[in-house]
Parts: sequence; C-alpha cells; structure tokens
Amino acid sequence: MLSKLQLHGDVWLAADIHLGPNSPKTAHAFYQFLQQAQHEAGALILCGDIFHAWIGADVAVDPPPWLAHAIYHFRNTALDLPIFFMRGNRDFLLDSRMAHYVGAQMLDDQVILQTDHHRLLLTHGDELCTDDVAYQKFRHRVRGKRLQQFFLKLPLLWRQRIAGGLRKKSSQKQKHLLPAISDVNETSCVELLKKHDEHILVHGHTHRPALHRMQDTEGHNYSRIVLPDWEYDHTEPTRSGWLALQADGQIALHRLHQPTVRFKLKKPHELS
Ligand SMILES: [Mn+2]
Repeated sequence: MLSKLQLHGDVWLAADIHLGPNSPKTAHAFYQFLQQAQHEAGALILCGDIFHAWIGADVAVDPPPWLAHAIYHFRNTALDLPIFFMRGNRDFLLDSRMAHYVGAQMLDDQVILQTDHHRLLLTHGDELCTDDVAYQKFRHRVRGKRLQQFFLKLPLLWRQRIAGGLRKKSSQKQKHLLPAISDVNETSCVELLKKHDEHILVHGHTHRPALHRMQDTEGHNYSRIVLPDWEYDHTEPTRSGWLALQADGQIALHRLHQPTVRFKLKKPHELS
C-alpha cells in the first residue's frame, strides 16, 4: 500500500532542479519560481533530485553559501506554502530531518496524490528505468539501510569524496548509453499503475518532459506525465518548468521557451 497525500487548490510539481555549488543561475531561476509558487500555488511538491548530490543532513549545520541560500529560500517560501520533498537518485539520502529543517515535509519514494480533481501516482522515476540493469543493481545496493547507515557515519570529507567519485563514474557512463536506456520502461510504468489500481503516473528523472498515453495488453488506457528538469548553467538552451494540477480540473505543463500545454484527463478519480 502506498501512502496517500491529499491536497486542495492548485498543486504545482517540479523535479530535477539539481541545486548545488556549480549551478548559481539555475538556483536563481528556481528561487524566482519558489516566489511565484508562494503567490499562486496551493502546495508545491518537488519530486526528487532537488539537490545535485546529498550526503547527509549534517552538511546543513555549517552550510556552504549555495546551501545557505537554498535553506533561506525554502524556509521563506514554506511560511506561506506547504512544500513536499521526494527523494531522487541523486539526493536519495534526503531525510525528514532535513525537510523539517527547511519547513518542508518528506514524502515516500512513491505516493498517491489526491487533489480536488485528480488522483495520480507520483515518483521520481529512476526505479522505472528497468532497461538499465546495471543502474538498478546499483540502486538496490545504495538503497540498503545498512550501507546508508554506514555511509552516514563516515566523516563528511570522506562522504564528499565518495559522492564525487560516483558522480564522475555516472557521467562517464551516461555518454556511452543509448538514449532509450536512460528512459523509463513503459511496461514497468503500466505494471506499477496496475498494481496500485491507478491510471495516471507523474515522474521526473529522464529530463524528457511530455504527456504520454500508454496502453496495457487488454487495451486499458493510462497517462504518463514527465516533469522537466532545470538547467541554466551548463547547456543551451536553458530549461525549466513545472506541472500545475489546477483546482478547476485543468492540467498545465509549463516549460521555459515552450508554449504551455494545457489538457484535461478524462476520468476524475476519487479516493475511496
Ligand atoms: Mn534523477
């Protein structure tokens, strides 16, 4: 059974902001977005990879400048807006302690979100990239509680070095992977939805914002909405965006440099 999150009003979702020391422009754009959300949204859910890397909440005790800024902006926004954090593959060590510290609430890795008009399954999405067998093995290992506890007890400097080494390895690997392998596997997506009797999946991670229609072997229809990533520092064109689940039933996928895509999904799903 997945945990359920019930929210009212306009719910905004964003993912893959990758806040860190090397992304000041991205951070600046994101903090402007937080301000907009504070005024216009009823709640904000950040679906993972909020941070480019996360190696433990004790980093926040004496935070480097980029993190001090992030903490400041999250706290400020959280004064008027409920904020929810979800873990991604880069910040899978985020915990409720850190979320509370900035005024946010930590969500499980997969949750059922119920808004005034929509019910959907929410996840970061890396667990659905099942074609990448090596990654799934890695994921399984690092998500083990014992290894995490061991890692978190290491001195901060050691953890920084290990995380740096892992990132280097993953960026080298990405260059060799075929584009399709780093995308989610749609059969895995449909299986996940069927398992929980849901029809709409929202995820990030792949950096391929879109609305997809999916079908199972019996011809049942499912929807998959992919959240955009945020990038203003390293590549052109700049990218960002968010999904708005509006209280009037409309869904809007907002993307930088792109026309906003507005749509409605047929069945209003209610929680029993
Ligand atoms: Mn990711």
